[in-house]
Amino acid sequence: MAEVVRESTTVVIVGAGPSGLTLANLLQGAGIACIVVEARTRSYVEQRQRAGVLDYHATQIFERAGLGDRVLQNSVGDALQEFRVDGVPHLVDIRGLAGGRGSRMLPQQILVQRLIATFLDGGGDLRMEAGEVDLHGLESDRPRVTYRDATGAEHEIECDYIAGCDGFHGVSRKRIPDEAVTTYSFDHGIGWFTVLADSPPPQHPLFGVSRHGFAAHFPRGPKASRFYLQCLPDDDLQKWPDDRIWDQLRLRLGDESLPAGAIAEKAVVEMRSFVVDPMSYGRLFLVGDAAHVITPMGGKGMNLALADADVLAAAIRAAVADGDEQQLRDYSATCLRRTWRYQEFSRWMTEMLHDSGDDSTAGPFRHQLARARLERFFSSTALATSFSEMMAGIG
Ligand code: RFL
Repeated sequence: MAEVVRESTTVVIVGAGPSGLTLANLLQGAGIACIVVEARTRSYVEQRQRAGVLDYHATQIFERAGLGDRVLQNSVGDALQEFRVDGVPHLVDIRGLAGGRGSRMLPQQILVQRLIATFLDGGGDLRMEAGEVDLHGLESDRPRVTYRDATGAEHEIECDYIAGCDGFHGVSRKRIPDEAVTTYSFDHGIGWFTVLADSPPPQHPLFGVSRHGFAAHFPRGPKASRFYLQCLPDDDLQKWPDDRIWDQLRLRLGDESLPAGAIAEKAVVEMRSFVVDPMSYGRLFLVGDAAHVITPMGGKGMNLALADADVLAAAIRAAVADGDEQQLRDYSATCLRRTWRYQEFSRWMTEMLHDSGDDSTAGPFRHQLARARLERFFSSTALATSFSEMMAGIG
């Protein structure tokens, strides 16, 4: 039988998505040894297109770590957001209302490419295409991560801490006994159909409300856009040929001249929220989507993942450098406060922008409530300021 390659480090990070790679760079910057173990190939993770906006709070994580120039280069932010209600535009100055603290557009795949390059340039240890990844001894002082590399060799890495950054479907959360956690999940009762297209971005990030259903149009680079369309929760992709997509977008966004473009990706997004509490077990710490999933409304999923990584990096630094594990003990509670704030924000926005449009799902009473909320949003500087602060991640 082939021998197992036995290794040792301070932190094993499972997963090279935005959260794992951010944590890896922050630990590397602090001089803490870590190994990143990722199931997919480098080109796969570098091409995976999902989120597009770093909120202000997330940009500051990289600035504080001295990585701003490299990670955030050429990323710009939009000061305004447009809410088009029954074809009538309402512009909200989210950057101004948040005291100049704006978000920046940075497609997730570009962020991942830059984080990988920065980590490797600094001598980082990144193991791609790791198969059969598993976690052991989480309650012991020296937990282990095992995997099989692309050549078939088995590895066992002993460490002080494991960061489970392997997303919602990863292995880390599954290794926590059911009775040790409470899980919360919520089905929003709607579906979102998402389209990535080679078509000009909107002038400002755009949310469309109308009786035809919700739609949104966001920039994803100088010539690319991501669109969202409210659909049935169990809608069938086959029922959305390209012509129907463009017709519905024009109708819902109130723009007959919206140019069509080649569609690169179509998918139905599950509008489901999920939170696990606590986000840790023994020496395992869950980070990002491994611990919580949030709908794309409000654009908080990736930002929450980066915020967790920042909290965990600081906690591990305190434990390793000063022998103080208090921040690690507080890790879950600290992250869950932000998680629930963002979940509430995302749900608040979902109700406001869906129920105020299509009253066939909301019913007439909720429809009127949502219209009233929308009116207050457009007329109250206090409410618009609170919204803008949440968009910036500082609320
Ligand atoms: P990820 O990005 O899922 O990365 C997890 C990594 O772990 C690897 N992995 C494993 N590695 C080793 N062993 C295993 N057993 C493993 N199992 C999995 C995976 O291959 C992967 O590389 O989690 P992370 O780092 O927590 O990052 C979370 C974000 O990716 C996610 O929250 C956002 O993409 C959500 N999201 C959005 N977030 C925003 O902030 N703004 C947005 O506008 C936004 N739009 C979106 C989104 C997510 C979407 N989808 C497809 C879910 C739009 C979409 C369509």
